[in-house]
Order: sequence, then C-alpha cells, then structure tokens
Amino acid sequence: MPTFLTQPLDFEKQDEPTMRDAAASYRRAMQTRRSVRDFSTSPIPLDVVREAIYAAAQAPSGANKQPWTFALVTCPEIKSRIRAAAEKEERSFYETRATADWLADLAPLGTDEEKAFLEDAPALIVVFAQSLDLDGKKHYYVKESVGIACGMLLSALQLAGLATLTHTPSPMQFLGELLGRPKSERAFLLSPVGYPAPDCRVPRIVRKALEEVLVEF
Ligand code: IYR
Repeated sequence: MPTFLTQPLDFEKQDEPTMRDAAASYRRAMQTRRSVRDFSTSPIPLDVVREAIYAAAQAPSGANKQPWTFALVTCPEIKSRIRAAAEKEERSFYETRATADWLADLAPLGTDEEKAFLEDAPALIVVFAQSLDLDGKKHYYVKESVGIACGMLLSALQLAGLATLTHTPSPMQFLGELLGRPKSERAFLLSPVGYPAPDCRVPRIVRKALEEVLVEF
C-alpha cells in the first residue's frame, strides 16, 4: 500500500491522425514564434496573459516545489524604472563587458543598449526563481524547473497571439530590488508581452533542421 495519496490519471487516448495534427500544428506555431524587439503600445487583454502565466505554472518542478514567481508589470512608472535600470546594465555590457566574439555574434541581431520595448510593450513579465521555500529550505532543480515554466509561458503566449522576447539584461539583480522581491528569489527572465509594432521586422535567422538536432537509437 502506498503511503501517499493518489488519484486516477486524467488521460484520454487520441487516434493517431489527431495526434499527428496536434504535433504538427504546435510545431508550426513554434516555427512562427520570433523574438520581437519592436512592440506596439496597443493594449492587450490581460486576462489572456494571466491564463498563460497560469499555464506556465503547471510546469513540472523538482519535488513539485513550484519554485517560481511571475511578476506582471503594466504600471508605466515601474516599466520606465525597469527600462532605465536595464539600459544602464546594457550600456556597460555593450561598452565594456561584452567580448569581441559576443558582439560579433550579436551583430546580425541588431541589438544595442536601447530597450524601448520595456516601455512600449503594454506588459512585462518577470519570472523569478525561488532558491528557498517559505521555511528557508532549499528548492531542487530550480533553474531546470523555472526554465521549463518559461518555455511553457512563451509557447502559451504565442498560441494566444501575443509576442514575447526572452530579454535577460545582465546582471538582473535590479529587478528583484525594483519589484520588492525577497533575497531568496532571483530574476530569471524578463519578457515584454504585446502585439508587434505594425512595421516590425525581425532578423532573418535559420533554425536547425530536425536531422541536426535529433539523434535516435
Ligand atoms: N543582454 C543584451 C545582449 C544580448 C545577449 C544575447 I546571448 C542575446 O541573444 C541578445 C542580446 C541585450 O539584450 O541586448
């Protein structure tokens, strides 16, 4: 007899054509997802964003500790403060900290220290990783768990028709300070969320073919 509580699994077997359609349609949706750096200032339905965050919070995590906090920022003053602090870090990155190799790798993306999207996008989501629980006990596999949740968040927002950017100004300590998060939480991802600007253009990139990323045994 197990010493833990169980319940029946909620699982419905699908026929193969339905499985194939679902897999291909999700793959196509992910193929059209792009990192957007030019956002429209148009408002977005925030209930949709909350649903996407709720979806992300269903991610598996080490010992089911769910070591994440999602901060949804729509307040223009806070967005401005985040932009100013991020641009300060980015300026020092581009001017002194980035290696020549790194700058060369970024050149085709056209990024620089100007981060207008942090004010233009109607919402910012900051995902925090919690290293400790409320009793001060260590969480497990925190980066892996929060990374999975972030992937689910980005795909949920994409499927809901919203654009995102995995922006990671470095270091991101200012986010915890600005948003009053406890020391046991570290900012893991900052993503603007919104509609792309009408004239938005993105770098022409190529993603690896399935054969290049898959090894089968
Ligand atoms: N954080 C900087 C630099 C940057 C780094 C990588 I790796 C990117 O894929 C993109 C940008 C910035 O956001 O501009």
